[in-house]
Amino acid sequence: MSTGYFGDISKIPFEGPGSTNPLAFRFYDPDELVLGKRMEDHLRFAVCYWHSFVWPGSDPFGGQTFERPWYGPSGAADTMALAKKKADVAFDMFAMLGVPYFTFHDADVRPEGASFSESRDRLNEIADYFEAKMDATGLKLLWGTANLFSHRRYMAGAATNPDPDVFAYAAATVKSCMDVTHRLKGQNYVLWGGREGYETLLNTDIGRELDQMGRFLSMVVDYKHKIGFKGSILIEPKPQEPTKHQYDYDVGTIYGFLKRYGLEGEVKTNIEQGHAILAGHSFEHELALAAALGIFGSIDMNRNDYQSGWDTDQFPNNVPEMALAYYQVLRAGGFTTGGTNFDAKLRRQSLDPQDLLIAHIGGMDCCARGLKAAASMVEEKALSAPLAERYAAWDKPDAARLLDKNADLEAIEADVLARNLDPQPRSGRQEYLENVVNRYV
Ligand code: XUL
Ligand code: CO
Repeated sequence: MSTGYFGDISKIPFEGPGSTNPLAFRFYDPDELVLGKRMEDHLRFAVCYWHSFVWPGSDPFGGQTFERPWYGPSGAADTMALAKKKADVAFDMFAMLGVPYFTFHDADVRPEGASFSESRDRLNEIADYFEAKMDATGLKLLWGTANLFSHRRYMAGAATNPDPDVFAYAAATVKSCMDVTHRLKGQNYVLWGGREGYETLLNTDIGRELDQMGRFLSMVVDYKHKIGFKGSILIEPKPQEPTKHQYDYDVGTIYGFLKRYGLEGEVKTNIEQGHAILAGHSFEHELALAAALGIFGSIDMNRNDYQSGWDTDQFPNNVPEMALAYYQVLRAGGFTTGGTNFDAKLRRQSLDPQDLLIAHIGGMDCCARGLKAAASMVEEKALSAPLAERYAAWDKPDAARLLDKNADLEAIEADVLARNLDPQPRSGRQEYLENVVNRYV
């Protein structure tokens, strides 16, 4: 039953590229086949709870701008009744958009209790409320996660805190969130270490903190197996913000961390476009690297403002960027448990309920266009044929011998001398390839 919060709008229709209706999809048609698979099953869209239903529109210079019927006097849904009202509107919006998934932190969905057990009971009660709505609508959970960064107890980190009691509190909190995620048949469980880092080395023992984090993650993996959770455990890289330096800096750093603690076969990554940019990478770099290292899991599809150098969590609106991102996703074989999560928020002047719908519609359309462009590039081997050609010499037996484990520098030197080798450079054809991409976007 609709809450009426968005007016008398029902399901957002697909009207095709010619439509000028702001409340219709122009490119996202869930049933359209792309490379033989429904678009919905490629993109696996999810809407996050936090930015759309929890964030009040504040910035470092000013407070709440949004007035939502589920915000109490403090600007948050601080009673269980308000939390349920918020859930009603959230599920209304998920259904209108026709997204198959949603995502949440514990703190997004229930007011903090006076004790750990009260917070956990409240989370469980909201999970019951969600479960009934999910059964009724068919909506699914892409991932759950614990907010281990907003409360002041976490100001010096969660797993990496100098106080073991905070480590314990965080571990018990993650257990309760994994339990709920498992119960709601979540496809993944995400850990974003917002405060797992430091402000100053003057008060920080990096080696000790990394060991704490490694142990914490090992316990998460053990618990996953213990409860029979079939989803993936994902870490979300981000280089800084809120802390000056975060340990999960980028995909490469996470891979090194996983290797060190023997978890590289157990944990993958949830890669966010804006975080990639903060780390000084392109989004497609992070995606391609994760795929190459075997730790690609899911994506948070929100961008930063390139001028501000800050994590602005904006909805995607740049089709060429999306095309290159989905090209990497397709090259990686597409999503398995992962999907496209909008960890994106409105600008604080976008006050109207319809702004929430319009933002997601635009983001979904942008991703759909990017996916279709990427699929055409795959289908026509626009980039893969020149790539195969560039590396073709490596496919010859002589070249493969160079990488054989019996190869050594002396034998290679003898061969270079015997063949009187004088390798000739070949063009990398970058501008040609850029022009090829431009034909598709
Ligand atoms: C913060 C961020 C988080 C994670 C989940 O920048 O991206 O919202 O996605 O904790
Ligand atoms: Co994110």
